Amino acid sequence: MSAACRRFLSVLALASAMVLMLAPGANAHAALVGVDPEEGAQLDAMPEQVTFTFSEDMREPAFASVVVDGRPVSLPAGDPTIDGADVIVDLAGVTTEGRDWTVSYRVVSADGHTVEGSTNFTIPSADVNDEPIASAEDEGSGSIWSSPWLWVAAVVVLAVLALLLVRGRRAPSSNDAA
Ligand SMILES: [Cu+2]
Repeated sequence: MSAACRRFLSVLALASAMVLMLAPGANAHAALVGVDPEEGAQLDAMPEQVTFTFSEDMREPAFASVVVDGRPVSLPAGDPTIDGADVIVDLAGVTTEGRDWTVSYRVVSADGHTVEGSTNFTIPSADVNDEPIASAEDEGSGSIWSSPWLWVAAVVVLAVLALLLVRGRRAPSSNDAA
């Protein structure tokens, strides 16, 4: 391996380490301070929206997913809207009946870090959701690289490949032993 190549790999490893240090979860920044309806609420009917309130302003992109009785449900209203520190998941157009609701979010905070989590509420009087699994086509396939996590994953994969390459070169081959 040439010196230039080795230098490139160490720069890559350093860059990977920096990305990991900056990655979400490394430090606590934007914290979820409230959810409406509140976590664990028992409701008579589906709420019009679910609002996640954070400790600082949030920004796009924001994504949400809804699982009802273990089945993913599509959101006709699309991605959540952001209003300052509020991330609002609009349930308009959701016709699914169901008892056990989990609403998950993934959003970027003002400092650029991704935060994600979920809340759960139940509608005990509702029928159990037995509708077919929602198709994945409303997942916004065109914007897959807008997720910072995918970039982090890509850098990690590159770093591992670089490491394997370096170790492979260092390992004594059978020719050396002779
Ligand atoms: Cu942060």
